[in-house]
Amino acid sequence: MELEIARTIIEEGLKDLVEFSSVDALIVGAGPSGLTAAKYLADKGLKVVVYERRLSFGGGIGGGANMIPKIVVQEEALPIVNDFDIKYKEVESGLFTIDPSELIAKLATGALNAGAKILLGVDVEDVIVREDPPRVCGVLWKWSAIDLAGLHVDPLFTRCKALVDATGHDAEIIYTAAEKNPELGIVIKGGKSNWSEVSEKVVVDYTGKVAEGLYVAGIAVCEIFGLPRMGPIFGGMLRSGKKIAEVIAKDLES
Ligand code: 48F
Repeated sequence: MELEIARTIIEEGLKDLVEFSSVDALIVGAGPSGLTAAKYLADKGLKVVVYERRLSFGGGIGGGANMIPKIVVQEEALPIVNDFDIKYKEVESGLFTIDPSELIAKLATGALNAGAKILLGVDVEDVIVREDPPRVCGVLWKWSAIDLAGLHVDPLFTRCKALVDATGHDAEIIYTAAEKNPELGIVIKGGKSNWSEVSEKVVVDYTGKVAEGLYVAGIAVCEIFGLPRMGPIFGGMLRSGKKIAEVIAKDLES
């Protein structure tokens, strides 16, 4: 029995890795923006993989606001909340509250049901740039455990037509892309102090392409384009995820 278990895991796990070694859209980060993007991209029939360095999804959702377990969104985000069949409550402030565990579970379920693949424990450490004019055409990744162990192990390549940085405040993928590939011409402005109502609008407005093949969604948008952060309100994250899916679907069509 042990041998069958081991062989099944190895054979089926490696089949998945081969199948998702070349995709239409690769999203780094399974936070609110990344999971939302994954669902809407997969809904459009695209092959989508999400790489998440932790062994769980949700990103910044689980911590609520300063660990108080409540998520807040505004009315504009309700169509997305409804698409994922997430329960919410309207409160006196005119805002809407959601249970963080439900938000995590349902965003992930929505992405998975739409056909996206989520790979946990995967750390993306570099991008691959090819062609003239230069375009991002994939990433190098390793199991997160390798980094945690401090081992020197070479990463593997995954090819994609569109790469989304949904890594949160650190905007890790775009920082790496910009630093190592100046030919991409990426200018990073750095995020600004909190201004919730402005940020919730501009984070969606600025969600989009950063370089050929490279896109940004979520709070990373503020870091790249010098926008204020929004604090503990999540409507903009969901709307940013949906918008990037629309932008990429359009770009891949043409
Ligand atoms: O931080 P995160 O939740 O990003 P987001 O979708 O949402 C931001 C909000 O949670 C909150 C906020 C809203 O008001 O400001 O902060 O923009 O999720 C980012 C995910 O990316 C993973 C990380 O573990 C987290 O789950 N991640 C970051 N870098 C990498 C990565 C990497 N290099 N490789 C793989 N996963």
